Amino acid sequence: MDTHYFQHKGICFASLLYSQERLQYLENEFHVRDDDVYLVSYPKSGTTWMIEILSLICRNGDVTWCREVPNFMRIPWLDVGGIGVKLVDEVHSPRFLASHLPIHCFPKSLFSSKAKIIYIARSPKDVLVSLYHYAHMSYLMKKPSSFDELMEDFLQGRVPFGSWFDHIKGWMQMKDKKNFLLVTYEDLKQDQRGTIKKICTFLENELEEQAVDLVLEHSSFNSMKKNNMSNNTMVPDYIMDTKNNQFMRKGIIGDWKNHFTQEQKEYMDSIYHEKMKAIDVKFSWD
Ligand code: PPS
Repeated sequence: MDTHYFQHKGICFASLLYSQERLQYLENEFHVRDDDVYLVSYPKSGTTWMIEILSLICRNGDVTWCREVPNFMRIPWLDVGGIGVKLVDEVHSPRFLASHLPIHCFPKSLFSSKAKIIYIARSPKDVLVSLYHYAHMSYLMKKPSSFDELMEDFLQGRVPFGSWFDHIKGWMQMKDKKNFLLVTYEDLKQDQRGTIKKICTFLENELEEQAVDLVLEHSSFNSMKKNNMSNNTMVPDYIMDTKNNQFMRKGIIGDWKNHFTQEQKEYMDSIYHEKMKAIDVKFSWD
């Protein structure tokens, strides 16, 4: 199947699930509620993991919901058209919604609301590696002919949801607002308990230690990989080929070391330093 992209506000979107009409509606007409929570990320940054964590926090660690309902129905994708629109329309308040939208495409009503935003970020090198494997299973991405080709497209922002650099720099404009929480994939890997507690505090939903234990247990890579409601095998075949590929691939920090040549590392580092020099946030991968 051929993958087609269209451009919206300088960003590339896959026609299979996204449309100009929906994006325009979202930006200008979608009403953000004060009690909404938005999980925002650049693709391959740990969104599915965070959907699981938030689902479990909402249920006090009880895994029943996560075992019975697919993740895209528990926390629907705001941006997706077609069937996704119905899921967003039907979700009850307080709504938890996921989105890959860059800040300049996000519903304008967010910026005058008290809605909470959890932004999950991941080292761009690991994002790129994850994206490379994802491109071979998803019909939302054009198949790159080589890792080098995808690296160039990624660095130039010629991939769905645009440039990683612009995405993170855009959303970091909100970093000092009290309704914004930055979490990294690396924080979650290195201190999952501490990071979950931070998320609970942000959501004003403190959990007992035993409930935190359950969130930890059921959102682990191995638990999620075994759970068909969480490992994306419920995603329709026309979107993703999960028969021959695993969405829950490795789930580690630093897999880029198994994919990058020294030359590619130096090239990406030089572009990273150039594009990120003006940002006053220190990330764990810096
Ligand atoms: S997507 O398609 O944009 O929604 O992808 P996203 O969910 O953001 O990122 C997918 C990567 O997250 C890894 N993942 C996890 N890592 C550790 N622990 C848990 N529980 C977990 N769940 C998902 C998933 O394996 C993808 O990373 P890679 O590096 O490809 O393994």
